[in-house]
Amino acid sequence: MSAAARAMARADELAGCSERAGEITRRYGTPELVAARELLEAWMLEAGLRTRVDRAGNLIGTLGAGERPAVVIGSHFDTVVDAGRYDGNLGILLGIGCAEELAGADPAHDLTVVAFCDEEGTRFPTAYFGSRAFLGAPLPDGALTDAEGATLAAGIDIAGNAAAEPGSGLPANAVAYLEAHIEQGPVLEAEGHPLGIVTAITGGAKLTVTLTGTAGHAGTVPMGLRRDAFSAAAEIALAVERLARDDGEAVATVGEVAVAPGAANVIPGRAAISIDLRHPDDERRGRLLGRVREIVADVAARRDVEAAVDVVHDERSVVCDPALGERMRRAARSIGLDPPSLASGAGHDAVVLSDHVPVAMLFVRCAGGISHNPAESVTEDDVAAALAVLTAVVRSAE
Ligand code: HGY
Ligand code: MN
Ligand code: MN
Repeated sequence: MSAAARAMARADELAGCSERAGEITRRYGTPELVAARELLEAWMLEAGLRTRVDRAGNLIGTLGAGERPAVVIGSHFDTVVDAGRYDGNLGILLGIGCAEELAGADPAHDLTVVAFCDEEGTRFPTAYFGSRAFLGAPLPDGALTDAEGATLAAGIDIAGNAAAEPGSGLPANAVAYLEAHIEQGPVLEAEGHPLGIVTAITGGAKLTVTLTGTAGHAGTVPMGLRRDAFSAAAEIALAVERLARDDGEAVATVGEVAVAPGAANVIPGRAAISIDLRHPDDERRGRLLGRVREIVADVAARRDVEAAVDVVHDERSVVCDPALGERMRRAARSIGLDPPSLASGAGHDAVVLSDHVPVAMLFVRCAGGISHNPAESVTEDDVAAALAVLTAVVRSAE
């Protein structure tokens, strides 16, 4: 079996580690996340990597004695809800494949492969929890809770490693962080390229807007006397969509909606929506955030409801290291490819690593650009090309 075929088969096996039958949902702090990590650790050990799990639950595999400059290859193994099988996971499997390809060779670099335990922030209001913890950041407040009221501390008890030494897991001799990731967009497929070199990673903010009105009888309260929290939330959602459309470069998404008390014949007294707002230009994103606050205040006043805006995170846009990107491009050209440059609309752990080491990202074509969706798919040939590029960069001293 080729290394690419093995990576694809392993992605299928990881897909079985899911909280819900028939789909892929693997959030931080669940036994399913730990089961996936155990599979990854077994594959890392088979590939000759020495492994350890850090306090948060990241899995770190190391090849080399620490005497050569180190390349770090990583991505995440947590998922969104009803996810695809390649988002994050493929990048880790390619790192392990790289170690397998280098077995017995005399590469110019040491190699560290990192599986980050929480990039998506699907369960807890955290951002890049795994990669931040990997770099030694203090763990977030354990009292943070998920939608069911379970605490982050309980999640860390399940997925973390209390015996692990605190501190950064980045090797002292690290010279580069490489992340291979599905493009999650349609450009490479549309232009007929298997791989792309990422120039920049778009910054984004995640907000929770909570509205409080008055629950009431759906049959007896006249429309003009209502304090309907969900209708206010709906008006805000549509106004934020309009704001992004009018901007032209921004994207805004309301992906989570909660309504209480949640009965068909009760006027909602409480409602909460998430707002995911992204723009490549940090300053314009800041102005858009200001407009969102104004929209919330205006709707709340007109509808006589209380409103609270909580910024869960606001991540800057990051430019990938051009020289490292060019090294990957040269490696791609050495196997007959000529990957285009493109920006990433999605966030990645490389954003966090970029403060500590030069980062580069390699995008892999995905069918229809579909992602955050079980229909996510890649081809073995494209995976093989990505593996060849990563291996060439770790092997060569240039
Ligand atoms: O939301 C993102 O861009 C990434 O999937 N966490
Ligand atoms: Mn994702
Ligand atoms: Mn991802």
